[in-house]
Amino acid sequence: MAEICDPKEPEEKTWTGPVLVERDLGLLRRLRNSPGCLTWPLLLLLLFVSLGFFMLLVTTLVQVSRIHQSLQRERETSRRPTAQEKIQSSLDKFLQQMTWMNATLAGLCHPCPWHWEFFQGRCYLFSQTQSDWKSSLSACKDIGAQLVIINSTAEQKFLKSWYVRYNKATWIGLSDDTNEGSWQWVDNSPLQLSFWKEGEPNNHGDEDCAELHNDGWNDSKCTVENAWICEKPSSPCPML
Ligand SMILES: [Ca+2]
Ligand SMILES: [Ca+2]
Ligand SMILES: [Ca+2]
Repeated sequence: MAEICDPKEPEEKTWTGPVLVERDLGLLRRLRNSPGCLTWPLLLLLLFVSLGFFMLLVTTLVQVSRIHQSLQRERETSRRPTAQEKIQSSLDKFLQQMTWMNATLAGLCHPCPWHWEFFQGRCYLFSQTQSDWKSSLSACKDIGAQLVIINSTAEQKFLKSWYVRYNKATWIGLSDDTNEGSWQWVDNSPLQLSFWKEGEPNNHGDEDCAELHNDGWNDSKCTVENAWICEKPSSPCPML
């Protein structure tokens, strides 16, 4: 069998291939330090061992690369919205559109009929003509309302502002026509909160109906012709 020899002095070789295990390195050292020659079988063995390690390294790198790519794909998949997230997103958009529609409807909604004024959930109609107290009472009933009943200081202030605007004495739904001195609202409720002017009611010449002035109420003759105010509940705006 052919031999590869360097009988004089073993040549210093530097291994540039894949890293070998300790056993193989020991074998190499023994071969290198031995005075004899490397035979072809030994060289072939070394070649196969090196090739084996090289293949192992390549295989390992390929596997690592595949695992890395697989992890990347998983991360990308996890970033995609799930079916539940898509439904939730659609629902959020729908609710937002509903909110806008509600706001639009609220802007268009008139809780009171045209020519009526809205105040704290009630609607008020201020007459353009004048009439006696009983006709005023009927006029309000005919349109599904009643001659105004003043339930609060806020309502009194609101109605007073109308008086200031038109400067006309105005009938309110209060009288003592049934029982002198016993004032009752048109819904038969007794008078509890009042805003009489100073010195009123004085029943001067048999005054049984109440009228609104800038500075308070006055009892006046019911046949006097005044403006009047009708009141009724407002209609709630439709909500989706
Ligand atoms: Ca009222
Ligand atoms: Ca009276
Ligand atoms: Ca009076």
